[in-house]
Amino acid sequence: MYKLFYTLKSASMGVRVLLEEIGAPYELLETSVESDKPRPSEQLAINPNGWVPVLTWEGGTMYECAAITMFLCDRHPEAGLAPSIDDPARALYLQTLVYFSNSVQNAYQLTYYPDRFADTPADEPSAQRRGVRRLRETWQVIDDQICDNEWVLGNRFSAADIYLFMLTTWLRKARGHSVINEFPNVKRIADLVVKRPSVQFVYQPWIENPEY
Ligand SMILES: N[C@@H](CCC(=O)N[C@@H](CS)C(=O)NCC(=O)O)C(=O)O
Repeated sequence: MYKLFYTLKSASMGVRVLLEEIGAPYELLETSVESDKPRPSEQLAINPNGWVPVLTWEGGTMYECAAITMFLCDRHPEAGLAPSIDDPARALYLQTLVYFSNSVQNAYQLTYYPDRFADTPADEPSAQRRGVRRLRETWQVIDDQICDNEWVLGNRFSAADIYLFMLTTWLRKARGHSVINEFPNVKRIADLVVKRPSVQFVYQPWIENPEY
């Protein structure tokens, strides 16, 4: 039985989609991503950063969304969500997940938490503006990478497509972000991923109101 520290709008939603796709039993442990709300001590004991997702199972615990994605896909190969270790597509799969995590997500962080990237409150608008530009740059890299492929890895669906979809749900006009139409290849994949029953189930609140 997996346990997932979970909150709406966060990267824990992508991990929940994976668990649904895998069909593994899991339990959600409610937490928060708000700066002024406390985190459960069990969560902080595993991830002192106070971020989600955090995953636990019999025999282990871990955090970092990309790492959890690789871990779950490798642990449940029968779900067919990732290329195996000797598959030529493995390199692009790993590259894309890590780029999502350290570049696209980092750009989002600049726009959602500019205080963490600015020395003084007066510098925060500058960090936020740079984050918006950085976000556009990193999405453009992904859009160009996809080119006219059907999925992130070419002609097969994978966990990288779920990760991509999750990241698109964080685009907010109110924060000055680009709109998804600027990245037509990304949008094409996101529009396919959202049709999956696992995504319809987990992302129902976002589907009803994308600015939720
Ligand atoms: N690199 C981490 C980042 C996770 C992250 O930023 N999670 C956000 C929600 S999407 C969070 O927990 N934010 C609350 C905070 O930063 O205090 C990962 O990919 O797991």
